[in-house]
Amino acid sequence: MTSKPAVYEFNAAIVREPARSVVNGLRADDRGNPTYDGVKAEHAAYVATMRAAGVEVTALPALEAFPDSIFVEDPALVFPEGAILLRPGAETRVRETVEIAPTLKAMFGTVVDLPTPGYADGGDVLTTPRSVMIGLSARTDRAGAEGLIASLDRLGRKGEIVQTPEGVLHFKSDCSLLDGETMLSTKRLARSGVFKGFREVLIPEGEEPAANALRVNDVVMVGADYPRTIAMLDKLGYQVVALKTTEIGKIDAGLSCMSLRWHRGQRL
Ligand code: CIR
Repeated sequence: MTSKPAVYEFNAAIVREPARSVVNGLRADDRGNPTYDGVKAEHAAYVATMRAAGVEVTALPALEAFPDSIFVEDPALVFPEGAILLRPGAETRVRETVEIAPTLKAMFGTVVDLPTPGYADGGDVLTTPRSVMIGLSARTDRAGAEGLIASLDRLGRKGEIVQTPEGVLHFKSDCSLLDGETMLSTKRLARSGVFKGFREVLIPEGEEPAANALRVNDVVMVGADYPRTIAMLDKLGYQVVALKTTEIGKIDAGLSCMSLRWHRGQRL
């Protein structure tokens, strides 16, 4: 007998090694450059955690011309049914799609392009058991979100347009799925009512970046700099793995953005 994998069950992922240029990654507020060695160490620990959780990780080579290309979640979306090539909303990131396309075409039978016009970043897209939520943001505009709904439809998926809170980089900067029914969210995002019907676990005041956690199989990866969130999830019974995100945090990144994840093949 086979059953559909849960939204957090993954056995395959793509990551990209950080380039030395990662120190020049985009950021909204400058709190100083991250160090290359620090980013590399945080990335390595992340990849090791994914592998330990049962994921076969394909690591692509670094791209010096693209400082933010370590964040492979933004130029594409992947599902068991196929992949979608997106168009990132930051000018310096648009061509990351061209760089990742050959890998996706080799790995997926179906690869769909985002129609023109418009922009959409994978960081604004949250796959839940009900729909694929697309957050409008400074990186994802309405034309991009509507185009993405058409692309998702081609894969048999239902998209739903929602709003990212003002001043927040990506929709998923502020939320992540803890399981099929439970959403980890900042208060400012939950307040909008977008997660009606989900059980909501709210991030303690002052630890907002912890909302970008990542459930992979049995574990929930959480930024190590957020002790109150870690204690709360631990108390709720989740198997938490705390990972350092201090350096990537300086360029506005968290845990979901460093991989494209999917479930390959049938689940027995
Ligand atoms: C950017 O501004 O595009 C990068 N510095 C950070 C991207 C983080 N991506 C994500 O959360 N999906």
